[in-house]
Amino acid sequence: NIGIKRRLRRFFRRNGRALIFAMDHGFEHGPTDFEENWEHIKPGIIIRKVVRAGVDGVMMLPGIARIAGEELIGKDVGLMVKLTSKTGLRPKEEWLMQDQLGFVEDAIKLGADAVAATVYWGSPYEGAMMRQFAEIASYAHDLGYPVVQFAYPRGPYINEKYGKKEDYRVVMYGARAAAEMGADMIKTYWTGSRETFAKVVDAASGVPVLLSGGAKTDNPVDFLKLVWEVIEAGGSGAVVGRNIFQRENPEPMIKALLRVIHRNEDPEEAAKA
Ligand code: FBP
Repeated sequence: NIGIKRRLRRFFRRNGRALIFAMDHGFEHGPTDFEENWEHIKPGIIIRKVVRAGVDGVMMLPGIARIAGEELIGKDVGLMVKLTSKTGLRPKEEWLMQDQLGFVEDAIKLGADAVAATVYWGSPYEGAMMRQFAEIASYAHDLGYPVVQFAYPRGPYINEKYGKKEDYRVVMYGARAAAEMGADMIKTYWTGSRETFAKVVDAASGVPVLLSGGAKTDNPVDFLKLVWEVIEAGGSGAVVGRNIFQRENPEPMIKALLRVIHRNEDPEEAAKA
């Protein structure tokens, strides 16, 4: 489907890599995530800053895409609208489920170039999220829109058998499952080493794999080093939230990430530039 291919390319540069800014945290973690830099609670302000700094795409939930969408008009930036989430207010037993909060048609009306949905592989609710992803993907694909899977392994059996959700055997399992379901782009965890992340990339069989940023590192270079390893492992880039919007001035971090992702620049050098 040519529509899927064309829209997917809006996120990637010619080298097949992308830096995508993630901002669904106000829902998924709550507004406290913005307290490190409260001005960024205003979607228009942070989106304007990240677009100016040169990110390749942004990922938001539908309501924020409606509020901040103006900032993307006339800009060469892909818009990914995520259609599932959960709040941190629900009972803890239910944290292993993400529910659908919006519809493909509405994302398209907001100007989305892709839609996204999470599957927590290994969750007791895995089946419900698979079904949800399948429905979103079937509909979006029919209309020529790519679907991104946040393929996050997490659940009791994973903890019991592998000890942690970042074990490469479960991360590559989730990436493979996402590819087998027909995802057009996969976002997942860092596995701790270049060698193991390369296996995740292989398991995804050509579907681009992007890093899910994670909590803000105290030292920016630590995060840049991690992203550099992802690129060296054959990863296609990173989807980054807190490491951007929790910084006082996000621009230097974005510029450095772009140098690492698109030019394979040494992280220490990129941080200085
Ligand atoms: P970060 O770069 O801030 O980790 O953002 C990526 C992301 O997947 C967000 O889209 C999401 O809100 C958050 O991480 C979820 O993190 P977790 O599931 O670990 O609480």
